[in-house]
Amino acid sequence: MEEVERIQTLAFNNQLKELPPQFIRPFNERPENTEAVEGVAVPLVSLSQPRRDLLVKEVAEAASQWGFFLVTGHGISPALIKQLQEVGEEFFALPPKEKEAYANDLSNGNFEGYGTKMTKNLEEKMEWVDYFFHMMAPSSKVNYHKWPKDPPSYREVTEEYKKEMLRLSDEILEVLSEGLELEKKSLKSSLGDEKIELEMKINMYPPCPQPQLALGVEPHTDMSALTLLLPNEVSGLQVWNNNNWVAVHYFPNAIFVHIGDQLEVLSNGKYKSVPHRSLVNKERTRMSWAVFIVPPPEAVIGPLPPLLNDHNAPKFSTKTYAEYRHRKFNKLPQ
Ligand SMILES: O=C(O)CCC(=O)C(=O)O
Repeated sequence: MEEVERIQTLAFNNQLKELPPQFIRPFNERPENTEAVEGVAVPLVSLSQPRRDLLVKEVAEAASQWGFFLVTGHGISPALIKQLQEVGEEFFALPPKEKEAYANDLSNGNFEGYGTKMTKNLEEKMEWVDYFFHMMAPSSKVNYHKWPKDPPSYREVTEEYKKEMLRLSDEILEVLSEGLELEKKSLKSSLGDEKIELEMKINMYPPCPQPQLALGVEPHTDMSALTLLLPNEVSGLQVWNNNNWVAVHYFPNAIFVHIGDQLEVLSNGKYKSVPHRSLVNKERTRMSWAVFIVPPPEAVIGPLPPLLNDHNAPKFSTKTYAEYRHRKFNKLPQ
């Protein structure tokens, strides 16, 4: 495998003053030319509010109008959130050699492990981020050898967090089902029930010498059903709404919920898969922990029949998640 230059190494070892050319975005993609609109706040929903009807309404509105919302009152303890962040930070603070033992190799189908996105040609720009990606559930698909062994508590903490992600995703899928006037287990069952997969991606964005010219993660929608993201206190995420980028500010212990492509398809477009990007910071390291909730590869996903009628024809084709993923990775039409 060819040696990969890590963003962390580039950022911390070279006394870098200027951004290397492969990171400099074309004019119309640069944060300095595509600034977020001021004075707009993303929806914030408390899951612990007592009125179920109001909760369903708020969540369905946020999913339809934004494809994105922050949740509080989710019951995940701040202590567990702190531990998850600490074990992730500790992994990225290891010497390069120890991290390289986990290097992924996408060319051989090894998606799990430590990675940096490679470019396929000279025009394509690089993202200012290193990451660690691994399966988290179901247990039959988890290979613990791929998880960091250092720090030693990584596994125990991440297992605890997984239980909370399973509980929270079930809860949000129930509310979203009710928002479509479906039985509350409908979305979960369409996504594969107990075969639903959870994937962890820890993003590490080191300080960047010219953040106004670079992107941490390029604009995209997630191919998941849902993404539950926990950021550290350094803001950087922006979501696309009403033809503008809107900055999402850190809110202590809130989980950021993205509607992904699979829920857009199942809801026949009622819920929107949100385009988003992340910016980087000149002085501070940003990190985020994204958990992708995805159907198993064999699940067949299409607009749900009870939602279709003479006035609501299917807007999306029906296919397996494996086929959807193949098309998205290879930039083929869906
Ligand atoms: O770090 C973030 O806030 C967004 C990360 C993201 O969009 C991704 O990893 O796909």
